[in-house]
Amino acid sequence: MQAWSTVVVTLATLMVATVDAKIYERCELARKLEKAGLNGFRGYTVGDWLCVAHYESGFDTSFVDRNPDGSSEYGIFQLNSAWWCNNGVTSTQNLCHINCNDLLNNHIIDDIACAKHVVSLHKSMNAWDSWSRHCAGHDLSEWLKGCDVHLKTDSSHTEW
Ligand SMILES: [Ca+2]
Repeated sequence: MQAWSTVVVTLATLMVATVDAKIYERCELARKLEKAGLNGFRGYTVGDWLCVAHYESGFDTSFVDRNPDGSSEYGIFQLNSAWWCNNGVTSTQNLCHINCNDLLNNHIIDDIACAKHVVSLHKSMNAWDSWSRHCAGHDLSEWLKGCDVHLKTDSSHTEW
């Protein structure tokens, strides 16, 4: 009996901790990114964003990675606690004015807004090592296969 209640309490705790997180399905994420205006933003396509999100987090919003310098990276785009968000531990610029934990739930509008901020300030997606390594210069149309979303590279109508 004692053991069972421990198991139940543990399971309940785990569920509360993870209920808000989500591993996105590729096309669902593609549509979400397009709707949020990332297709063509600063000349990058939804293909670039799917590629970087895949290599950074595997589309898992709850993913956290700790760096040797003590900072951590959060969420689907692995945004760093030294620059973009505040985790209450790392000394931070908090350029996105956001709590790092808000980058771990299934609501990714704030993550997208922060990612836009990153690419605007850097004037490039090479702020993400994985983008430079795996996505830059590659044919990214494969990422959108079967998603009813099309690569858009013309940025003339997007806000800068
Ligand atoms: Ca979020």
